[in-house]
Amino acid sequence: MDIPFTFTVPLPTAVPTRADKHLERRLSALKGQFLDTERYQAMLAEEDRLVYEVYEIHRPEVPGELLLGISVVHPGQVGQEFFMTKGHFHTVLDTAEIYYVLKGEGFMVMETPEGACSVEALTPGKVLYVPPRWGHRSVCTARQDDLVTLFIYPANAGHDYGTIEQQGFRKLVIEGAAGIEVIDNPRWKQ
Ligand code: PAN
Ligand code: ZN
Repeated sequence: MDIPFTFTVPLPTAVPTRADKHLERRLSALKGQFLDTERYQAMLAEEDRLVYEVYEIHRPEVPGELLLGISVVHPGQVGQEFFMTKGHFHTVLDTAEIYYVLKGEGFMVMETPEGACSVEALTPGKVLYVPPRWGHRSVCTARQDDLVTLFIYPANAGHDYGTIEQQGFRKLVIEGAAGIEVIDNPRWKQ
C-alpha cells in the first residue's frame, strides 16, 4: 500500500532528506554539447569536473504517477558557455513538467520540434511550467552558487536525449562581452 510521504530540502546545502537515486553528470557525459570543443577537450584532459547532480524519488513509471526530485547545476564554464544539463525531450512528447527554483541563478532553454523556442530566466521562488512538446535544458549562470530546482513530471514521460545530442538546442547561453547573452547556436541546422 502506498503511504503519503514528505521530505525536505534544507537550504543552503539543498540536499534533499530523501532520495532513491543520486546521479552525477560530469563533463565527459556532455560530449559534443559545448560549442568550444577545443576548450572542452583541454578541460576534460585536466579533470572530469562535476557539472550537475540529480536526486530522484522513485515511483512506478505509469500514467497517474509523478516523478520528482532535485536538480543541482554547478557553476562553471566551457569557454564562454555556462555549465548546463544535457537537456532532453520527453519520449512521450505530450507530457509537461514543472520546475520550482529553490536557489541560484540561471536559465531554462526550451524548444519544440515544430521550431518554437523560449529561454526563461530562473531566479529563486520562480515557478516554470514547461508545456508538453517543449525540450528543456537548465543552465547555471551564477559565478559561485549552484542552480537548484525541484522538478515534477508525469512518471510515464521517459527521456529522449538523442535528438538534442545531435545538434544541441537552437539557443545557447554564453558569457559575452556585455555580460550574459542568449545567442543562436551556430551548429544548429534547419
Ligand atoms: C529533470 C532533468 C534533470 C537533469 O529531472 O532530468 O534536471 O537533466 P537531464 O535529464 O537533461 O540530464 C527533468 O527534466 N526530467 O524530465
Ligand atoms: Zn524533463
